Amino acid sequence: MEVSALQKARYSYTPKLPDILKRPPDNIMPQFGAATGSIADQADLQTIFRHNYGKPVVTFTNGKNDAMRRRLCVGVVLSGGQAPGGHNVIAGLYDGMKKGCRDSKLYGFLGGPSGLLENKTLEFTGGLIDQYRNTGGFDIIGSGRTKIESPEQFACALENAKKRGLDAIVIIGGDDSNTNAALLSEYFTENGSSIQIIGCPKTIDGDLKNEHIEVSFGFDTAVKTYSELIGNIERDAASAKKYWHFIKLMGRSASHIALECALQAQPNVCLISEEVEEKKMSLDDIVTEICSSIIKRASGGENFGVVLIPEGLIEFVPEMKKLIKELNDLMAVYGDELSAITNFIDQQYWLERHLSGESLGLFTSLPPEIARQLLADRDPHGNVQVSKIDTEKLLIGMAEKKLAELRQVGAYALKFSALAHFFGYEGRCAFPSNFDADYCYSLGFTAFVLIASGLTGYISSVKNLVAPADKWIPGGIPLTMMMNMERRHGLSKPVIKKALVELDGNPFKTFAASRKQWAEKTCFHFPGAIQYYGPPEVCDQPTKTLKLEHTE
Ligand code: FBP
Repeated sequence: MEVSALQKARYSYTPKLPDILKRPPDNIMPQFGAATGSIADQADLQTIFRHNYGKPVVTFTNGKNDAMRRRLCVGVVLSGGQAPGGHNVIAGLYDGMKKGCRDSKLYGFLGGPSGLLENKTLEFTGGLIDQYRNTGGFDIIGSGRTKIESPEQFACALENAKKRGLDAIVIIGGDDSNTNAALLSEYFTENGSSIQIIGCPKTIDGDLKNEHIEVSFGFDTAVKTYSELIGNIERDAASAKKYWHFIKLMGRSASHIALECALQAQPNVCLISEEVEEKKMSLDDIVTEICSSIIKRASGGENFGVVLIPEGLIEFVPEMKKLIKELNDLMAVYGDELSAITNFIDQQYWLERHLSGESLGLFTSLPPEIARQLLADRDPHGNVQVSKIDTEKLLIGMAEKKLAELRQVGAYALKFSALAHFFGYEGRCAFPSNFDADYCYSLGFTAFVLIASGLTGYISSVKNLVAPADKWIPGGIPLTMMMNMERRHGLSKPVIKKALVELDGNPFKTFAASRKQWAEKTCFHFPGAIQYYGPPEVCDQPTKTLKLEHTE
C-alpha cells in the first residue's frame, strides 16, 4: 500500500513516555492507595459491584517486580466512535507486553464489542502494528456500538475469552463502554474467572473526565482540527464580508468541543448547552442572542460572522428537552408501531394522540425536516442521535424570520446571508497530534502494567498532562469510583458520570469574560493546522481547556 509522506514520517515518530514507564518492566511496581468509594449511591454500587467496589487507586514506583515478565495473552476491543490515537493505545499495549515477555500475544476483536460476542479476532504482529503507528482511525480492527448487556451476552463474552485463552481484555471506549467494562469485570469475577478487564478513556467529546481522568484521548486532535477549520472559515468570512457561518460541532451532550474551539478561534457567538439549560433559555432566547450580534455588527458594516453550535444544544433547551423525552419514552414503548407508519402526516396524527399538548404544539411548529429528524432511530442507549439533527439550519431559519420581522418594522437595514456547516467526521480520524500520540501510547503501556499487576475493573489513567510527558503520572483508577446510579429506560442503572461543561470552571469563565467583545467586534483567531514537527510550543501544547482546568 502506498502511503503519504506524512504517514511515512509518522511511522517513525517515537511517542514520549512518562519516566516511570521507560524503566525495564520488571522495575515497575504497583503502589496502592487507600480504599475508594463511588462518587454517589455508595450502598447500591457496593451491592452491584461486590467484588470490585472499593479497590484502591494504583500508581507505579520503582522496585523489583518479576510479574512484569510473565507471558500474557490479551484481547483488545475498540468501542464506539472513532477518536484519534486509538492505534497508539494498541501499539503502547503491544510494545509493553512484548517488552515484558517476547512470547506474549495480543488479539484484536474485530468490529467492536460484537467481535467479542462473535469471537472474531486477529492476532497482532509487529509488522501490522508498524503500519498503524501514530495514524488516525480505528481501521486496524474496526469499531462498533454493540452493547454487551444481556446475561446471554455476558456469558458468551466469557466463553469466547476463555476459548481464546485470554488473561485480560482491554476495552477502549467512552463512558458507556467503560461502564460495560466494569460490569463485565464483575461478571467474570463472580463467575470464578480470573480474566481481567481494563478500560481506556476514549472519546473526542471530552466528557469522560474527572479528578483522575484529566481528558479522554482524541479530544485534543479533534478540537485542534475543528479550530483550524473554523479559523479558515473566519478568515474567509472576514475577506468576503458577506456570510454568516453557522457551524455545528460534534460532542453529543457536552459542549466541551464547542467551548475549546471558541477559546481557540474567538468566533462572534458560541452557544454552550449547559448554560442554555442553567438559564432555561428558550429557542427564541437563543435566536435573540444570535440576532443581537448580527444587528450590532451590521451597524458597524460587518455583515458577516461565525456562530458555533454544540450538537447537543436542542436537548438542553427546556421545551425541546421535554419534547425529546416524551418522544424517547414513546419510542421505547411503541417504537415498532410508530416506525410502521411510513407517512409523516400519519405519524403526526399518531403523535397528536400521544404527546402532551405543549410538546405537540412545539413539534408541529418545527420545520418538517427537523420534526422528521426527531423521529429518526434512537442509538443503542435509546437517545436521539443529535449528530443527525440540523440544529444549525433550524437556527438559521429562525434568525432569518426574526430579522425579517425587524426589517418589516423598518428598524434595521441589514443584510443577512447564512451558510450551514457541520464539523464532526472531519476530526475523528485525523492523524493524532503529538499530545494524543504520546498520551495514547502511554495509556496503552499503562494498561499493560495494570494487567501484568493482576488488576481488574480499572481504567488506565495518565495524569499531570499539562507537564512535559516525562513528568506524566500513569496508574489505574477503579471504574466503580467514577460511577453513580442513573435512570435508563425507566430503570436505575450504574453508570460512569458524564462530565458536562462546568459553568463555574475556568474554561467557561475565561470564555464568558470575552464573549461580549467577540459578539460585536471581529476578534477572530486563526489557530492553523496541527503541527507535528517543530518547537514544543508549537507542536506539543495541550488544549486551552486542559491548561485552564489545571492552572490556578
Ligand atoms: P463516542 O462517544 O462513542 O466516542 O462518539 C462520539 C461521537 O463522535 C459524537 O460526538 C457523535 O454524536 C457520535 O459519535 C456520532 O456517532 P455515529 O457516527 O456513530 O453516528
